[in-house]
Amino acid sequence: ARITRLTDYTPPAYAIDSVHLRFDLDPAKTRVHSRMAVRRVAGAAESAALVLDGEDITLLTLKVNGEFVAFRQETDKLVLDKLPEAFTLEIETLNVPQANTQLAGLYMSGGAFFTQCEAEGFRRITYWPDRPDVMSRFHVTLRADKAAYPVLLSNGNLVSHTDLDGGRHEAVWDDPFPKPCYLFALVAGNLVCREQTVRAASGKTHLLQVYVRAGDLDKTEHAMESLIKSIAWDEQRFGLSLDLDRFMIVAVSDFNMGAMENKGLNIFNTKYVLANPATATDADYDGIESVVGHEYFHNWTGNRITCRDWFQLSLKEGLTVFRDQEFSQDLAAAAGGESARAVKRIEDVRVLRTAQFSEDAGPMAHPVRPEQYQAIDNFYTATVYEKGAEVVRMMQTLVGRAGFRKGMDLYFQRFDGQAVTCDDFAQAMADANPQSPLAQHLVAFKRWYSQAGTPHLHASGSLDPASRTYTLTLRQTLPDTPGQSDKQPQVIPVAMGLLGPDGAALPLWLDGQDKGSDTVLVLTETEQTFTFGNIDAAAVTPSLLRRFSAPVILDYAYPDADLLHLLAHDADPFNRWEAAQRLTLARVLAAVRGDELQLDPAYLDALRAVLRDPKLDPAFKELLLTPPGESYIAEQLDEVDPPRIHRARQALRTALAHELADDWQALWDSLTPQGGYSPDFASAGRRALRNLAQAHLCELGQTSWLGRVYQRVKDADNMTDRFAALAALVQVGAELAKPALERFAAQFAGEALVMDKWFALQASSPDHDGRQLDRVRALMQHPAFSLQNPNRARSVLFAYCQANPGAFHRADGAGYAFWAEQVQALDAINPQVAARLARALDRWRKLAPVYRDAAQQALRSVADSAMLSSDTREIIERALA
Ligand code: DPP
Ligand code: ZN
Repeated sequence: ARITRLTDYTPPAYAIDSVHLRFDLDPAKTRVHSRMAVRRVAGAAESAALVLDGEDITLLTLKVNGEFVAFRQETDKLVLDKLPEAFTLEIETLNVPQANTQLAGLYMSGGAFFTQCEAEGFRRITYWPDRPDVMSRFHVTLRADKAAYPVLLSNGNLVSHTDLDGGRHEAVWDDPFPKPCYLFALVAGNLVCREQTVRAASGKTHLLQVYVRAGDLDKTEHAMESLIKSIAWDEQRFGLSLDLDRFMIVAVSDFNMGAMENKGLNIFNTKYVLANPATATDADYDGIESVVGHEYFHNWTGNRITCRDWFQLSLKEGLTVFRDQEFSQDLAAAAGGESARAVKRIEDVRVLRTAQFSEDAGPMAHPVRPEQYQAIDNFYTATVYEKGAEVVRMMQTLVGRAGFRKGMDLYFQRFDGQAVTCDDFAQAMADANPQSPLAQHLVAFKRWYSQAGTPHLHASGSLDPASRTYTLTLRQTLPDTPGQSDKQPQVIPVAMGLLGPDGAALPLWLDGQDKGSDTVLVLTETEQTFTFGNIDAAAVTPSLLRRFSAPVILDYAYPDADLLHLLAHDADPFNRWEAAQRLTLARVLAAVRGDELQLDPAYLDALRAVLRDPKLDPAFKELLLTPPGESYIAEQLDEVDPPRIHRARQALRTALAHELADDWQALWDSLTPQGGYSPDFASAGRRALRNLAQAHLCELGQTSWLGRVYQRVKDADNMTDRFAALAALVQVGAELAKPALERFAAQFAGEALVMDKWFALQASSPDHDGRQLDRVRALMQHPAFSLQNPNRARSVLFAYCQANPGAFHRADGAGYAFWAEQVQALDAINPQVAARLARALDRWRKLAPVYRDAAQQALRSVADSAMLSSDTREIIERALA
C-alpha cells in the first residue's frame, strides 16, 4: 500500500497562477479542457519535474506552449521533464460522469451534474497537481444542453451566459480568489432557487441563493435564514465579512459527506438544507443551522487561509467546528440565556465522548494532526474535527475570548491567501497573547496536535481544617496508542470551583489571590498541587472540569453524596448534568456486571427534583434524564457484551418509567404545545422533554397509552412529534408499531429524507424477538432501498451495524457476516462510504470472547478480498494489526 507521510512534505516546484477550464458536459462523455499558466517557483531546481495527478480519466491531448511534448505516465500520475521556466500547459481529458458511483470528481445525481473535489476528487476530473498548497485563479466555461441543464453554476462571479447552436448554452464564471483545486465546484441541472439580497454590516450587498429541485422550494427557508445569521455572526464576532458578490448553496441527494465549502458555491447533502415542519425534526433544524454555519465559516477558515497539506486538515476543520459550535451556542444563548448555551455544550460533549473518545482508544487512534495515511478520506474523523475543535477551545480558554479574537486577527494578518500549518495557527494565537499560559507553555500545548489518545486527569483533594486549606492534586496520564508510547504531558486547562456543605460556592484563594468562585487551573506538568486558602467549611465538594474545559477523562472518586450535592447545587450546569450522568452510569454498570438494577431513593429523589424544578429549562431536563448511550457505556468496560449492556440500560429506562411515572404524566400534561410549530430553542426543548416523558409512559405497557401515541403518529402537526411517537412504539415493540410504520411510509413515500428516518428507525430497533437481522435484510429488499445512495445506505447499514450494538453483536456472528458482505458490496460502489461502515468493528478486541472470534473472522474475510479499495483496506488492516 502507498503510505503518505507528513515528514515527506516538500513544497511544490511549480505554481499554476491561473487556469481556464472548459467543460462540454455530457453524462456519457464530458470533455474537460484545461489551459494553465504554469511557472517554476523561485528556488526550485531547473531540472524539477512537474507531477500531475489523475485517476479514472482518459487523457486526450497534452501540449506545452501549443506543442505536443513527451511525458511519462506512471500509475495515476503524469510526469513532465525539461520544462521552461514559465509556460502554458493545455490538457484535454474525458470523464464519464454517469459511471461515477464513488461520488468523488464529476458525477450525476437525479439527472444533474455535481462535483466533489475534497480531498482528492479534482484529479478525477483533469490532470493537476492535486494538493492544497497549489492555489490558482479559476476561470470556468460550462457548456451543456439547455433544456436538460438550464442552470450552470461554478465558483465566483457569473461573467456571461449565452445560447449556443444545437440547443446548447454556455455560462462563464470567474473566481477572483486564488484557491486550491479541492475548492473547485460546478453544478449543472434543472434546479430552482430561493434568493435574497442582504446588506452586510460593511454596507456591501450580496446575492444569496439556495438551489434545490423543483418541489423543494418550500423547504429552503430555514437554510436561508441560517445563512443570513451566519453572515451576521462572523462579522460581529470575528470581523469577517463575505468577500463575494454572490453566495450559493446547492442541495444534492447523493452526497458522501454532510456538505462542502467550495468557494462561493457550497454543495450540500439535502439532509442539511431541506426542512419544513412536516418533514424535518427539531434535530434536523439544528443540524441545518450548524452545517450552513460551518460551511459558510470555512470561507475564511479553510478557503482564504487553507491547509499546506492534508495532515493539517484540523487547521481548517477543528477551527471551523469550533466556530460553528460557538455560533450555535451564541444563538442559543441569545434565545434562552446561559443555560441554553450549556445545553449546546452538553450536546457537543456527548458527541465528542461517544465518537471521538472511542476512536482515540481503538485501532484508528491518531493525533489531531495525523502523521501518515493511505487514504486521506479516512481521516475526516471525530479526532480531526471534534477533538480538533476542543484544542481550539482550550486555546480560547487559555487566552480569553478577547485574546482569542486578537489571535484570529493576527492569523489573518499573517496568512491571508496562503496555505499554512497548525503550528502557524498556534503561533499566531500565542504571539497575540504573549503573557498567556498558552504562550508560556506553547511547546507542551502543541502536543495536543501530535499525541493521540485521550488523557486521563486524576484528581484527589483533601481538606485541612487546622490550616484552613483545601489541597487539590492533579495528575495526567496518556495511554499508549498504535505507534505511540511514552507520551509527554500536555497543557490541560481545568475550570473549577468548590462547594461548601450548604451548596454555596466557596471563595477561591490561590497563592494569596482572590480568584472569585470559578477559576481555571492550568496543568502543565505530569502532576501539580494547588492549595486553596481561607477555607472555612466543614466539608468541600470540588466541581472539576466545568464546561468540560478539556477533552479528558476525569478520574476522581466522587462518592454518591458528592455527586448528589453537585447535581443539586453546582453553579455550572454542565457539571450538574455530568453528576447525573455519573450517578446513572454507576447504576447501569452495576447491572451490566450482574447485580440486580438498584435505584436508591436518594438518586430517584434527585431526578424528581430536577424534573420538578421550574427554573430549569426543559431542554436541560431532557438531557439530564437521558442515560449515557450504549457505546459510551461500553467504553467504560474492559470486556464488552453489547446485548448485556443494552438489557441493563433498558432495565434502567423501564425502572425510571415506573418510579417516576407520576412525574412523566405531569410533564406530558403540562408541556402541551403552545401555538403552531416553531423550531426555536424553548419550543424544541418542550417537545424534547414531552417526548421523553411519552417514551417512558410507553414503557409502562398500558394499552391506553400506546393507543394515544398511535393517534399522535396520525395527527401530530409536525415531524418532531410524529416521529417521536412512531419511535416510541417501535422502541417498546408495540403491536401498533406495524400499522403506524405502514401508515407513515404511505404518507411520506415521496419524501426521501423522511424515508431515510423510517428505514433508520427500523434498522436501529431493539431486537425484541431475535429476528432483527432478518428485518434488516427485508428492509434492503424494499423497493425504495438502494446501496448507491449514501443517505439510504447509511439509514439501514449504519443504523444496524453501528447504532444498534445490542442487536448487531450476536453470539452466532450473523451480524458480522452481514457486515462483511455489505462492506464488500458497498466498496465496489463507493469506497469512502464503505470505509466508514468498515469502522463498525473498530472496537472488536474489547468484545467478550463469544463475539470476538466471530468478529475477527469477519474482518479477516474482508481482508482476504482481492478487490478491496485502499480506503477500506486501510481500516481493515488497522483493525487487525
Ligand atoms: N465538507 C467537509 C466539511 O465541511 C469537508 N471540508 O467539513
Ligand atoms: Zn469542514
